[in-house]
Parts: sequence; structure tokens; C-alpha cells
Amino acid sequence: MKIYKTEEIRNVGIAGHGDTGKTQLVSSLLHTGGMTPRWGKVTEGTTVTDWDEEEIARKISIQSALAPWAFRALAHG
Ligand SMILES: Nc1nc2c(ncn2[C@@H]2O[C@H](COP(=O)(O)OP(=O)(O)OP(=O)(O)O)[C@@H](O)[C@H]2O)c(=O)[nH]1
Ligand SMILES: [Mg+2]
Repeated sequence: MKIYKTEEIRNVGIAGHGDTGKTQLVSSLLHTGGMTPRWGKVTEGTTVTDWDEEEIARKISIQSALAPWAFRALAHG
């Protein structure tokens, strides 16, 4: 596993009103960024960050979640 220096790390928060697409946006970013092999969908219960069975069943986020994302330039640099 690559060890990142502090100056290579960015922390990005996604905040917004309920049901505005935060979880789907993060899922799409993770997929287009090469972090996930599938494009996870809230409607199908396949996102990385809505992993809890209640979140999957109700199609809403119940807890905040972390999602690591390695930019290719840094991941392979
Ligand atoms: N058509 C369309 N639907 C979207 C888009 N983004 C999200 N949705 C839908 O909008 C609904 C809410 O999306 P979520 O990503 O769960 O929204 P959220 O802000 O994470 O919701 P909470 O975690 O419950 O606050 C879901 O049914 C998504 O499929 C989009 O860009 N286009
Ligand atoms: Mg959500």
C-alpha cells in the first residue's frame, strides 16, 4: 500500500440537504476516478458509502461515511 505524505492528502466534505444526490455524487466520483469497478447506484443499493442494511433498504444515508480516493497521478507516481 502506498504511503502518502501529509501534503499529498486532501480532505473533501460533501454536505447538502436530504435527498439531493450526495451519495450518488460520491459513488460517481469514485467510479469515474477508478476507485470502484462498478458504478454504484443508490436505487440499486450498490453504493460504497450506503453500506448499512437499513441504508440499502430505505435508500437514504443514516450515517456519515469516509471514501478514500487516490488520484492516478499520485497513486502511481
Ligand atoms: N436523475 C438523477 N437522479 C439523481 C441524481 N443524483 C441523485 N439522484 C437520485 O436522487 C435520489 C437521492 O440521491 P442520494 O444520492 O441518495 O441523495 P443524498 O443527498 O445522499 O440523500 P440522503 O443521504 O438521504 O440525504 C436517488 O434516488 C438518486 O438516484 C442525478 O444526477 N440525476
Ligand atoms: Mg446519502
